[in-house]
Amino acid sequence: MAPHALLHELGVPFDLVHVDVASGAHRAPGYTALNPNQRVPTLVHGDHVLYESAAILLYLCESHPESGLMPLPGNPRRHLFLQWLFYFTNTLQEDLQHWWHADNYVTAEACRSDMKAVAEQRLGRFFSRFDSSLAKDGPYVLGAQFSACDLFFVMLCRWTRQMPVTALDYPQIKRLVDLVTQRPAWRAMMADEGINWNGPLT
Ligand SMILES: N[C@@H](CCC(=O)N[C@@H](CS)C(=O)NCC(=O)O)C(=O)O
Repeated sequence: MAPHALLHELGVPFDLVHVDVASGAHRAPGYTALNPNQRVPTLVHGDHVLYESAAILLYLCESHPESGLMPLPGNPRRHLFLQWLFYFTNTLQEDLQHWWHADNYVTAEACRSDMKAVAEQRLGRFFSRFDSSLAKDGPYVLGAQFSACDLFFVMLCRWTRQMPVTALDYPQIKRLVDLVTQRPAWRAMMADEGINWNGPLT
């Protein structure tokens, strides 16, 4: 969702190829030749093939420095962009993976339930802290400036939609989500993918 929305933000031409994870298309040889780790998404740009959505965001922003969607080196908010993008991809997304896919980590049902419960607590503590920081320096991840980091964060907020407490229960986070999901690029991405906020994981 985030790389796809970014392509719309950039206004560049692209082809979207649906890889149907539900039917195992990400394990088919044609796809694993591109991404041996069997995950979506993968970006193919000329001779370049890359996966990991945060890396794709960085790559696309670097390819379009004029877009203003990433603070460039020398910008006083550059370090925050890097900090949050990495935190979101290696910590927040990992907690969400534990909740959705505990079976990828542990086998016993009791362990899976425990893992989900701990993930929920960790997510709750993070969202609470982050909501307070947005109240002081929002409405976006980098403050007043919208950036590709917001696309990544809002994508992850959607992963909470089946949890007892969702990211939208935090008022400043909800404000950020509302701002981003009203953007034409986000709406175009959702329309292309045929999904809504509360629909199944794609
Ligand atoms: N860190 C990766 C995570 C990608 C990821 O988990 N993708 C899911 C999308 S539902 C997937 O491909 N799942 C298939 C599987 O794990 O078998 C990224 O951000 O690109």
